[in-house]
Amino acid sequence: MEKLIITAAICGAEVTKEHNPNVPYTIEEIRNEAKKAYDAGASVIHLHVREDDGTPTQSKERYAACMKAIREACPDVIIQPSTGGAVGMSADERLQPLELSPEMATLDCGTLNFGGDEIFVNTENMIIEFAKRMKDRSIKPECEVFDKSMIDMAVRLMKKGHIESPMHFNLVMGVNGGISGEPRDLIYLSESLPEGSTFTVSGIGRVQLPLSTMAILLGGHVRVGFEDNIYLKKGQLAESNADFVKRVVELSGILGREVATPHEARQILGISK
Ligand code: KMH
Ligand code: ZN
Repeated sequence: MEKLIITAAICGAEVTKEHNPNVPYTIEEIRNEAKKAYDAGASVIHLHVREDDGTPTQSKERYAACMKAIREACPDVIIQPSTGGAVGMSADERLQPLELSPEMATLDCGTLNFGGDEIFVNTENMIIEFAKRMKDRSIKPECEVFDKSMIDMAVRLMKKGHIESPMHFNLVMGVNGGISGEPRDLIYLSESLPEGSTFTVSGIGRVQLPLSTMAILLGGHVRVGFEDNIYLKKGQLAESNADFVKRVVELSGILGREVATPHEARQILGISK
């Protein structure tokens, strides 16, 4: 089986220090969390950025500063900015980090309820425009899917030439508004992917550990981190993103799957930069 790519989603846009005081906001905190996750075995950093007070932002300048700091601390790690940003941001706001030509970026493949009255909007035309900007800059999209219909959307756009094949997916499971995180859900999603695709699994909250285990066994890859989960176990907050990464490394060792370096992750994902 292919080596395991571990992605660390170190801060997200929604989780706050009130939820877990170890969620990073400042450039220094973001750099330190990226470094700890990288040292623990993460080869990809899924990056959202914040103002110093924790407000989510898609500012190109803030991304540039955080990416520079991360690169200084972990020169070869793959930095994957978010184009999802936070619920309510405009498309133009969300697109800003692409101007920095990162190796990878997220491409959210559909609209979904996001708890309460929140709606995370990704119309078909928005997805096409985001995909085009990535293609123009040779940025590898990670297709974020929160439900089966979003795989179908990504495949349709691939057939129309908007997204290149082989595609890479992130199956985000357990969001309030998206697909749940039962084992059968992951089997259904993974079996619905086009031949030759790679996929990562992001289990939200309590489904993270069982779904990470399944992803390792199914030949997928794993995303962990504060964006998706703040508890290491019931009632025990994680001290760092590295806690989650270390657990996945341990799990993959037990299950007999080696962990990919950033160089190996680039080969698996077909990133040529
Ligand atoms: N913060 C969510 C609304 C992504 O990074 O592309 C969207 C999100 C997905 O986190
Ligand atoms: Zn994200």
